[in-house]
Amino acid sequence: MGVVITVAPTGPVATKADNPHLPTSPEEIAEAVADAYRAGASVAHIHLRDEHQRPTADLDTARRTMDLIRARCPVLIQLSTGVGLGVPFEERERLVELRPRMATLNPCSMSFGDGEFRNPPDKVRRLAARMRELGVKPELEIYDTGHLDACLTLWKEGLLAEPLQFSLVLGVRGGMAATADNLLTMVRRLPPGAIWQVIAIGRHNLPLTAMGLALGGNARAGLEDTLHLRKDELAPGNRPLVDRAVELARGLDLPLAGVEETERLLGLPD
Ligand code: KMH
Ligand code: ZN
Repeated sequence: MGVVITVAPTGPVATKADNPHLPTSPEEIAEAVADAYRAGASVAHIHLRDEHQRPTADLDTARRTMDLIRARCPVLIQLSTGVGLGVPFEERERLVELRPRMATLNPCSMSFGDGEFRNPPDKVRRLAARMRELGVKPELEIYDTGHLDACLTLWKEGLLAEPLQFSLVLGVRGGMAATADNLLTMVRRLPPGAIWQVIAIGRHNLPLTAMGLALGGNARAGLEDTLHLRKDELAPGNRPLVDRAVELARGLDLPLAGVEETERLLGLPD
């Protein structure tokens, strides 16, 4: 069974002022994704920005970005429905109508850095149901222990198809801290058969991504999660971060999953 590498080229917060290599236009994002695909990524987690680099759920921007990516490579597109803290849930959830192969599902509201990430239970349930209807595979974003319980409730309600696919997010201010203990606790609590990856933010990215791979998880890499390649050294693009994740997997003698294997592993509907 191969390791799934997801590239997350652009997140909801940083701008080119933080790292000039951050891709923000649809063309730049598509180029970064194609480069990551060539390096071994089989999934691309996508946030969109407007012309002022602000997070947006604009459907035309999303469509254009997806088309540009598809024209370049067969990577599996996962749209973020997290989008950005200021964007209303009603705009965020519309992105799944574009029927990406996957999309994120953030199960709970929380503090997020200095902001507030709003995911009210009734709207989360509605989005989960719509994703199931459309055959869009949810990636369940777990920032704290209770978020796992919220997902298990959705599962029991029949709103999530198996296998469940989790991201264990460590190091967001407002969520669980990026510690080895927290990662182990979460991995032990996952239901049997769950697929998972680590999302480790900032300086914790490297050690916790390595630990996740060693424990049998998948890996995510890119400027969404860390702007740095090393302490005090900005990453000169997404590719070096993806290369680093690929090298970690190779160092652990883990083969990479290509697109078709990833489709099978995640049980993606056609
Ligand atoms: N930005 C990460 C901390 C999403 O986009 O829906 C979590 C994330 C969630 O990637
Ligand atoms: Zn994201």
